[in-house]
Amino acid sequence: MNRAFIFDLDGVVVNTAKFHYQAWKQLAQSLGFDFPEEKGELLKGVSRMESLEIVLEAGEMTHLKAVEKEVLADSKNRLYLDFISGLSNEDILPGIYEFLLRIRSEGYRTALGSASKSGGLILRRLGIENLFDVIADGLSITRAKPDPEVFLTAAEGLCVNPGNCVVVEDARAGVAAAKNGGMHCIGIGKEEVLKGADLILKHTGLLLEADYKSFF
Ligand code: B16
Ligand code: MG
Repeated sequence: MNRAFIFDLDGVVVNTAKFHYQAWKQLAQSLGFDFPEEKGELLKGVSRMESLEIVLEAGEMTHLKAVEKEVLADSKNRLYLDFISGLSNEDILPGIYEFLLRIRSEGYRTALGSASKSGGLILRRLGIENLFDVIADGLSITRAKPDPEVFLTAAEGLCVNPGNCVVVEDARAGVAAAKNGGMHCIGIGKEEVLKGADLILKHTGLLLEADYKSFF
């Protein structure tokens, strides 16, 4: 079947946002300032280097040199990798495993479309790598969402036209990326964040009841 679903990772398949936040907070503390929880929302769906800029802004430290920023991003990533080392299939968000099984049994192709450079690693930890035909993550792209590159890379790998792809996303930039790529989009979360999505569901468990066939 020439139809596909492309899944964002953080906030759709697994809640890694809390680990990203904890790692950034710890980095900020090591630099002598606090990174408050309400700002954690700004990091969702945003690339590692853009996240660093947001964190440094909170500490008025955006003037650092590029090499210094690379070092900081690396140390945040080490903290993050440590936090996610215990991930298991119990961390898969509600309904996602069942939804993947169902759509694949119906013949849809499936891909990951994530900004994270650890996307493939996380799917392996969750034990569901085999439920994705293609993995497009931060290692396969150069332009962050809202640029559609990650989703177009996934569609190309799947050999499915963008118009026959449905992206499942939880971040504003991700919804914009899907629409910029000419794809349908199911938003997971709050309406005010996900404006522009074709269908908005409050949580992933509702995917199983959604009328996704009407997209095709
Ligand atoms: P990494 P997604 C995004 O994942 C996260 O939401 C965002 O907070 C993170 O900065 C980004 O991945 C990059 O992650 O540092 O692991 O490369 O929502 O696009 O799956
Ligand atoms: Mg996300």
